[in-house]
Amino acid sequence: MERTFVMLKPDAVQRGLVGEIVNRFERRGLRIVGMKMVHVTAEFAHQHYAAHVGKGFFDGLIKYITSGPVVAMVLEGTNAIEVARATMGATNPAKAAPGTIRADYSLEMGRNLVHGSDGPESAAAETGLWFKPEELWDYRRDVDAWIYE
Ligand code: DAT
Ligand code: MG
Repeated sequence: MERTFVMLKPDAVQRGLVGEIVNRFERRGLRIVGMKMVHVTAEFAHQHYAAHVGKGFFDGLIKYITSGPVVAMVLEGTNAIEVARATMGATNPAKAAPGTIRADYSLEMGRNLVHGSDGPESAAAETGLWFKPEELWDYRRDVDAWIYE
């Protein structure tokens, strides 16, 4: 079992795509272990995107991510990090494979709807930044017996 951090960006909320996007992760078999709506400050957004400080798109990225509330989640499952990224599709929606969230619902890199941790270190760091331990839940679903061997 692995956990990853996923965030539905402000465009997902504004466009009424929260349910659609969450549905894709749930149907894949991933378990939601934490979920909340947050409108982050620029300072918090800088912490989340610290790896991108200094890049040309950084200011636009901060403006985008702070432009409205987002839905933050922690998802759990076998290979959750890789599986969530594959379900999202490539960073640039024009390059994302059909059937992925970004390909099916977005056109531009600066409005690509969803964030997912890119490895075990960022998953742990982002989960710790966004969630308190008591906001994450350990539980089993009856259906897990049909999803996990
Ligand atoms: P990802 O979100 O797929 O992990 P990333 O971590 O490289 O991609 O970049 C974070 C976000 O920044 C990405 O979702 C969209 C934006 N972004 C990345 N590269 C960009 C670029 N070249 N031009 C504009 N926005 C970009
Ligand atoms: Mg990234």
